[in-house]
Amino acid sequence: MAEKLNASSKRGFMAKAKAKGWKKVRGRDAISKRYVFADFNAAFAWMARVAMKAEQLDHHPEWANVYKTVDVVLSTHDVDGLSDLDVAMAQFMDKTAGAAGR
Ligand code: H2B
Repeated sequence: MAEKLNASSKRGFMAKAKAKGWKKVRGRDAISKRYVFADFNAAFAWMARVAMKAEQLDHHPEWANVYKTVDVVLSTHDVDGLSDLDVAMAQFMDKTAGAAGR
């Protein structure tokens, strides 16, 4: 079961995540980020890679793709907020997105 981040780990995580372009979602314990890739092929290849990671972790992003843009929201539905799994997923997404991850 995912562990909800406590206040101090959330502060620490948010400080680093904000520097990477993640934002708090208004009215929800969740974060969002827009990734813009070179083209649709790059965007969808990245989504496929993230999808396999999501299955491994049993933790799935809320996301939408239009052409080369992918809008992502991360939150853990089981705990109704941010958890260690969102941290892992955000790190994996940024690591694999290359220049689109900033
Ligand atoms: N993804 C996300 N983002 N949050 C969850 O709480 C979650 C999930 N729970 N993927 C998983 C699946 C759960 O529903 C299954 C039954 O393990």
